[in-house]
Amino acid sequence: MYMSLPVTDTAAGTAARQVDTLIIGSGFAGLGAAIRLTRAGKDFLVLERGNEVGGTWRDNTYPGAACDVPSNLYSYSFALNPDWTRSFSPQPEIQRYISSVADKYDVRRRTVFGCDVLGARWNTATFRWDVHTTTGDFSAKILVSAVGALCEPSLPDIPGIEGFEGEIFHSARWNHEADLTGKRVAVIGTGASAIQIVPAIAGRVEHLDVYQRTAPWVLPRADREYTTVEHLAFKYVPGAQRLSRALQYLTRETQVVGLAKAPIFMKPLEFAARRHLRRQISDPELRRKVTPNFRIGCKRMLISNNYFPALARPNVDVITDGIAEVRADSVVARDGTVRKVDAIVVATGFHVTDSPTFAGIVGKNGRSLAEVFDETGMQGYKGSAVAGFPNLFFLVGPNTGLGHTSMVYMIESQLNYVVDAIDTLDRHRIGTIEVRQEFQDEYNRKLQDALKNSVWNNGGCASWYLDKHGNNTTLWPGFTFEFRRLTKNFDLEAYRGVAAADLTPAVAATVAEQTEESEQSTGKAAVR
Ligand code: N01
Repeated sequence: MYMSLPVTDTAAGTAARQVDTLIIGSGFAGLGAAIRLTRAGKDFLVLERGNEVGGTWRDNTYPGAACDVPSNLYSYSFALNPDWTRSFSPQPEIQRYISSVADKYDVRRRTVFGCDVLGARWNTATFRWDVHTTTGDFSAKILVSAVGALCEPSLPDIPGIEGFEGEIFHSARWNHEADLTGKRVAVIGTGASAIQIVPAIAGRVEHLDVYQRTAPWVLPRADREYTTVEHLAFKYVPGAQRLSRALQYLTRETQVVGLAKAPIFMKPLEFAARRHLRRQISDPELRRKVTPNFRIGCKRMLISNNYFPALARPNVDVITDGIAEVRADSVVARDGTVRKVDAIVVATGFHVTDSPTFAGIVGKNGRSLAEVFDETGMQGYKGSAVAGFPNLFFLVGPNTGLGHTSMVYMIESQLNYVVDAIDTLDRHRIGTIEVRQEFQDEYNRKLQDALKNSVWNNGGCASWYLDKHGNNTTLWPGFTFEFRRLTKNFDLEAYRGVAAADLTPAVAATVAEQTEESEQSTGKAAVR
């Protein structure tokens, strides 16, 4: 399909497909980018390692997988879905939605499936990104990383786990061939994924051991089927679904006050969660075990009506002693208890601030994102750019995550910014741009300042929101409409640009020199 694209030789001498913009990933972010670039009339390709669009919603097919953000909020603003069957959608429905949007906007035609990106390197001679993949090489003026934060499963480093002889798999790589019916199963972890898996399998396994390291806060889930009247209204009454969406958006946005600014305002939610727990678990010992010891919101707040009842089942045990080792047929707790199991479900989350994908992206100074982030933490500018990485944009980049509402809103904000950036480059015939270190540093100083009082930094928990430097480099610390305003237009003044006509090796050397000087004079002021 893409044979008509011009093929040239890269500096390395390998044939590479030339394209203006390469988008890596076709989840909500990558797909959205493809749609917006199509509308803007830009030349682009999407590289997708899987055989279907959908990203995390394609990969997470575990039993019980569903969204914990209301359905009406969890869609693109330009492709509302009046057909959601429930107020909180199950995974298959979300995957169908994403797939239907890809069809509607004809994105598959410009997507290379089964194409795993092995590495991307900024070429200082051609001023382009050399992208090496399992299906060949590409050369792109602009690279858009839309791989998402929840794409690389994190596996626990438990002694002996490799030697387990039963079925073992991560929640995001569910093995549907493995029938858990009548089996003894262990679930490791009690995060957003585990609390959906546990109730979905508790009724059919012989016995379930839930290994809990930290008890999560769980709130009631206001899930219900949409009525026929609602469906008709969403479909035929102009503005009805948008109104429902706006009300949900505004209600959720009020949580920002407690989460990001004054955690004392989280008290009512904590009260509701305690009452939920008391109502659903009567055994005082189990209640004690599953009562969290940190302020609500510090970790992601979970919603479920069937998690606690599942834990209270006679065939389910909650184990809080920690795991000492895994043997061929059992899990050994730290207190020495050996529990035989046929299968282990590893629901231990994802590499977020330490994603292995960072090692494969090498910028202007020959340094990978992993090296840069290792030193500074996962710092970026407006979640979309990183100094030292010209013509590279991120979707769902640093500090764009949320604990209270739909990521699709943040993604669409970023799309405004990134598409405007690409358009600006074209309009002004700019060859390369790179965010100025001093702008990035000042942006991060303000971010960390804003996060100082948040529940994520002060709630008394350890979470993947914080990196190894203790900085919160994952979450947006304000109202999401503030981020929308911030990313409305591309701000060229925050970037160092080189005109396309001036892209010569001599200019490359000058730009590198200027960057170094600028980093020396301002970089040390960065929040480290
Ligand atoms: O992962 P997590 P997840 N030994 O990192 C425990 C999104 N999501 O897949 O809390 C023992 O939240 C860990 O314990 P602790 C959502 O953004 C959305 O559940 O670190 N236990 C924790 O209990 C979410 O935040 C939906 O002490 C270990 C669990 O494993 C994100 O995905 C649904 C361990 C990991 O929880 C990730 O959720 C599902 C070890 N070595 C997920 N290592 C929606 O509905 C970790 N743990 C939209």
